[in-house]
Amino acid sequence: MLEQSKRFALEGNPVTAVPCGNGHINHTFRVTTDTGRRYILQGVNEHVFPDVDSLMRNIILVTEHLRLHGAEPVLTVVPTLDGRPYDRDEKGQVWRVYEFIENGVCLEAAETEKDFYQSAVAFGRFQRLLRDFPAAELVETIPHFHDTPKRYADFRKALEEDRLGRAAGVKEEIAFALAREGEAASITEPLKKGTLPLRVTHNDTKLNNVLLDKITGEPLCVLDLDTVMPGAAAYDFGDSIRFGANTAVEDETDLSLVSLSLPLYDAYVRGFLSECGEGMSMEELMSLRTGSKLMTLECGIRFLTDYLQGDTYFSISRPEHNLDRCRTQFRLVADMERKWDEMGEILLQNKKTDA
Ligand code: ADP
Ligand code: GN1
Ligand code: MG
Repeated sequence: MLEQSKRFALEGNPVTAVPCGNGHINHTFRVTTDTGRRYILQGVNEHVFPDVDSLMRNIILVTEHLRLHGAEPVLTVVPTLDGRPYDRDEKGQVWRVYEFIENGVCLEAAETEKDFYQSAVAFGRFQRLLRDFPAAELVETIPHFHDTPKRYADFRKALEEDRLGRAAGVKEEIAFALAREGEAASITEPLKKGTLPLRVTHNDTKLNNVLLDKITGEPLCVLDLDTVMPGAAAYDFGDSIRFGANTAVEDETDLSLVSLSLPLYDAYVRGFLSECGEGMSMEELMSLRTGSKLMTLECGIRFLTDYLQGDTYFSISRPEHNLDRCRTQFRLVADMERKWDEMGEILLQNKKTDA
C-alpha cells in the first residue's frame, strides 16, 4: 500500500499503512508519513462504482458545497502528484486518498442514546446543508440505488437463476421477502408523483459512516460520500435506523438479540428533525417510518440476492455471512411491524412546523 500512496501529494514519506474501518465496499487503509501526518488510502471498488471520474467529481462538488456552507471538518480529497483526484496502479486498481480526520470515532453500534442522537444531528445537518445544492450536477453513481421495486426485480432474477443451488436452503427468507413485495414502491411512487420532495441525500447513513468527536461526542464529519445522489429524506433516516437502532449488530447470528430499540429510534428522530425537520410536510414526516422499514427490508433483500448470486457484491468474512445479515434485517423488519404505532407516535410528538 505504501507504493500506491507515494503517488499522492502527501506531506512527508509514507512509512506505515494499516487496514481501517469495517466498510463492505472499498478497501481502506490508514497511512502515516514520517512527519506524523495521517491519510486515508482507499482502493475503490470499481465493480460497484464503474464510473470513477463521475464518482470523484460528485465528491469534490459536494465537499466544496459543504465547506462553503460552514461545515468543518469536511472530507478532503488529496490529489495525485500530477493533480488528479485518483490513481490507477499497474494492476488496474483505482486508489484515492483523503486527509485523515483526527480525533474522531466511528461506532459499529450505538453505545448510548446520546451517541445515536449526535449521529442523527450529523446526517440531518448534512441533508439541510445540501438543500440548495444543484442536484442536476450530480451523476447517479449507482442508478436505482434505493429503488426497492428494482431491488425486488434483481432478487427475483437471482432466484430464478439460482446459480449455486442455494435457494432451496433459504425458503423461509424468500417467503418473507415476497410477502412484502406489495410495499416496495411506498417511497418511489410518492417521489414520482411529487407528493414527497426529491432531496440530495447521502443514501448510506450507517453509524460507521459518521465521525463523532472522541472527546465531546458531538458530530465531527459525515464520511463515505460515494452514494450522495438525489433521493428521499426517508432513505437517510431509514438506513440509519436499520443499522443503529438495531439492538444487535448487522451480522448477529443469535436472532433473539435483534430488535428495534424504541429509545434509540426516539433519539434519532429528535436529532434528525432538530436539523432538517423544519418545513417537512406531514407526508414526508410519516415517510420516515416507512423508510425505516423499507430500507431494512431492501437491505435484507440485497444481502439475500448476493447470497444467491455467490457473494460477489458485499465483502464477506465467513461463508454464510450475507445470509446471516439478511436474517437480522428480516427479524428487524418483523419487529418494526410490531412497533409500528409507537414509531408513528414518536414522529408526531417531534413534528416541527410545516412548509
Ligand atoms: P466503505 O465504502 O467501504 O464503507 P468508508 O469510506 O466508509 O468505506 O471508509 C471505511 C472506514 O474508514 C470508515 O468507517 C472510517 O472508520 C474510516 N475513514 C474513512 N475516511 C476517513 C477519514 N477521512 N478520516 C478518518 N477515518 C476515515
Ligand atoms: C454498504 O459501503 P458501506 O459498507 O458503508 C452498502 C450499503 C449497505 C451497507 C450494508 C455502495 O455500505 O448500501 O446498506 O453496505 N454500500 C453500497 O451494511 O452498496
Ligand atoms: Mg462506509
